[in-house]
Amino acid sequence: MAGKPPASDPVQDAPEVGAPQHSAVGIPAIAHALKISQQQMGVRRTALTLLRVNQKNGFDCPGCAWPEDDKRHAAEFCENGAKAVAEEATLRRVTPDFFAAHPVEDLATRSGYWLGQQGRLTHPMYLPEGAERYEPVTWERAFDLIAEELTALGSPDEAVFYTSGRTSNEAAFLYQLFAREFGTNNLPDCSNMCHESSGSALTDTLGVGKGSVLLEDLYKADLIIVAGQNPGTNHPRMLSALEKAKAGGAKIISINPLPEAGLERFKNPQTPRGLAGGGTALTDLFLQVRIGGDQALFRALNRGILQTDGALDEDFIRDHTHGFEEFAALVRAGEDADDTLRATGLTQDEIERALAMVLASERTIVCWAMGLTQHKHSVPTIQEVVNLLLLRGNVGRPGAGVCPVRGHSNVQGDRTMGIFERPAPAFLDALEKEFGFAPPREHGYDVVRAIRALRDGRAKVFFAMGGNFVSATPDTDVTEAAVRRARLTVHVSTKLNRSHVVTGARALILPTLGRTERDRQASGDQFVTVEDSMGMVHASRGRLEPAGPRLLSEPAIVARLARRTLGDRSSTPWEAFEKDYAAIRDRIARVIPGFEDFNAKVARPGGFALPHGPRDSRSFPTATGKANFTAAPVEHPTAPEGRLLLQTLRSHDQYNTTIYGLDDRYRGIKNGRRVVLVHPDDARQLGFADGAYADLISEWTDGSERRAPGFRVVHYPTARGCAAAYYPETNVLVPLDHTADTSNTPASKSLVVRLEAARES
Ligand SMILES: Nc1nc2c(c(=O)[nH]1)N[C@H]1C(S)=C(S)[C@@H](COP(=O)(O)OP(=O)(O)OC[C@H]3O[C@@H](n4cnc5c(=O)[nH]c(N)nc54)[C@H](O)[C@@H]3O)O[C@H]1N2
Ligand SMILES: Nc1nc2c(c(=O)[nH]1)N[C@H]1C(S)=C(S)[C@@H](COP(=O)(O)OP(=O)(O)OC[C@H]3O[C@@H](n4cnc5c(=O)[nH]c(N)nc54)[C@H](O)[C@@H]3O)O[C@H]1N2
Ligand SMILES: [Mo]
Repeated sequence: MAGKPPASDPVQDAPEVGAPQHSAVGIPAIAHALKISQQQMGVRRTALTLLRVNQKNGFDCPGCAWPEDDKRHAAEFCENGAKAVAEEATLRRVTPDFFAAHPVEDLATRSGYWLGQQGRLTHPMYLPEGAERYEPVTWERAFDLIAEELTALGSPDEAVFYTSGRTSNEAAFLYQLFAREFGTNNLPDCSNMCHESSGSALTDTLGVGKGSVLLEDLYKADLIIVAGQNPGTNHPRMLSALEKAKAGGAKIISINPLPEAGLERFKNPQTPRGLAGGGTALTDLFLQVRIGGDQALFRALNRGILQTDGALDEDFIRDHTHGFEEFAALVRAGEDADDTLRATGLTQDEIERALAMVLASERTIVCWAMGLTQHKHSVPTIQEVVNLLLLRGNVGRPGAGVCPVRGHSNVQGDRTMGIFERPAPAFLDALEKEFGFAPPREHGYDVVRAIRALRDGRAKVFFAMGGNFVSATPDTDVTEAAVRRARLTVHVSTKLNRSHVVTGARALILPTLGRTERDRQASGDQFVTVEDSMGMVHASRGRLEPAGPRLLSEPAIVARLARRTLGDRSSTPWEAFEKDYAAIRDRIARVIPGFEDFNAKVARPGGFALPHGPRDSRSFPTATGKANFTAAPVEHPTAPEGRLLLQTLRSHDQYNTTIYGLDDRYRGIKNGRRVVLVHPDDARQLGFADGAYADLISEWTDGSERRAPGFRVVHYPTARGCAAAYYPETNVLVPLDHTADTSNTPASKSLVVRLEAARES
């Protein structure tokens, strides 16, 4: 039997702090994953399930979007992948009895950790207006209720359809089709908070908002720069790829305010050397950049390249790029040169060592994640990364290119399927032609705009395909108040979370199948498809019995909702789509470029790669028809005297808002999440001993302040002037209007904060 969920809550948050580690994975990772898995699903199910992860006839790991290697191990093992699977395949259940025993008001006082630990949702549940408790409801009644509220709206734009990134291609395609037939482009998604800055920067510069490398390119690169990413925790399988790249002779530069254990040394659990020996040192040069100093750093490297004879790939620049002269002139003018050391916190020597490695490299790849995307100046920062690659022709040839490492396992596929509030006209034209309706052309709301619309009463129905909107979004108090103003909130979910208990006047929870589960429809067992971080599309087939007999798949939920809401208005064969997902794929094949012969191509083991102009043929579908250099002024965040720059990040025991446990093993933290990591010298200057308790107060440009109380101060070797604390506990500190230019992504990695001795600890 699997163990019981924790009975008490609030869970005692009593952090114990030891020394940070200097290597990742190894035997403790296996032991830890097996412990969590067995607590959730028992021994037998653990063994059966973990053997199927990422196998060619198995299911796609619901963990991260890192691609699968062609040569898979019998158990494509990754600790945090195993934790993600256990979270879904758990034997614990949240039944109607649970909701009868727990009024919503009581659940709203529980921690996200406790809510998630209760298990899988089994029944559609309804919270009527004014009621204290959710009650079971039939699917028919649930769809009637949603259709009733949607139809009563003054305009389709008063509805918001959010998506998290686990939704399959098939479900996502139907979902956006439904929203657009209903009449709105209000399709915000988790990408708005995640890699939107990458999408914006890459679309402007290269013409495709996705990465330009395949896994095999990493093995051919001779220099890999990993900036603003913690793969040891968030993309553990990337460590094997980095190890393999190193074995082939690649050098690695890590750019991070924190020395992340996974990037220091990797003990590969698949090799005897990794298990028994010291593992592989990964990073050759660690640049401990100040928060938000990356644009200045890449600019300094670009200046160095421009000043070195023979360093430019002149043929590439001439034939394939636009804007070089303007960029070179800006850099040569050097107005920002003096600022480099201050912005980056690095020494001249460190920057020169990095430059030497860049100049010695013939095939460079830059990988990045949230450390680059969640700042006010994220888009120009990523454009500066692109400048670096363009200068030496490092795009569109083997072993070179851009590699934004995506988060959710199908977040990239969802966007490809049209989950986007600003769809391209060509995509809408194709939908119109295929389905014979006029899609709305006006842009919809992204996440931040959706919150404003709810806050201001312009949006009244909030529907979420997965995710945990109120916990993942910024400005928790503002956002929760905004959501509470809605007429109806609906969540298609696998697990209980805070968004189910911070509701509109009426609320519905619709339980759905997870990746690991068998999906039976009228035509037989179905599979779905996903796209990984490198544009590879493949099938995912669940094998476990569903968590309960009442669960519906995401495609079935959308198809039924569409039929009920749109009725005769829609000539789309929703019923046929629900019956057989191959019918959905046939339509995707006709609407989305690259998916021609979709059903045939996805039947191949390992799937297929989507076309990518810059990667495949150095063709750049930008406004100029070339790869664009960007000449942007250098920016960097600063904190006034006595303040720190705070980044909000993930611990090792969480998946976004899903908390698996209270440890952050690699950083030496145990049994607590309310910690703030501060450089010892900064902490002492501010008067905080290690172990003292502080409130974090963020200061915003309009003079407003936000407080997160009671964090244990941890003296930690982060960059000077910087601090780090976990999300989502710190989202309360992120002002709704503090977003990246252009991409509008909440700038949750650079908050100006001060520490005050905690009022209570
Ligand atoms: N186990 C697990 N896996 C996950 C997730 C999870 O929560 N748990 N989440 C998934 C999702 S949706 C995503 S988007 C990814 C997130 O993957 P990451 O982006 O790795 O996640 P974060 O924890 O936000 O870490 C950000 C990293 O950037 C660094 N950083 C912060 N600010 C700066 C800066 O200004 N410059 C530089 N150079 N570095 C900086 C931080 O120190 C940290 O190492 O992971 C995915 N995979
Ligand atoms: N301060 C701060 N805020 C951040 C970030 C940060 O670094 N700092 N990171 C941002 C990023 S990168 C992201 S991606 C967002 C994440 O935002 P979201 O994607 O909205 O949040 P998650 O925590 O991943 O969502 C977890 C919930 O998804 C549901 N779920 C899980 N699997 C499935 C499934 O297969 N189907 C369905 N329908 N539901 C499922 C479960 O009910 C679970 O409770 O948060 C963002 N917010
Ligand atoms: Mo993400």
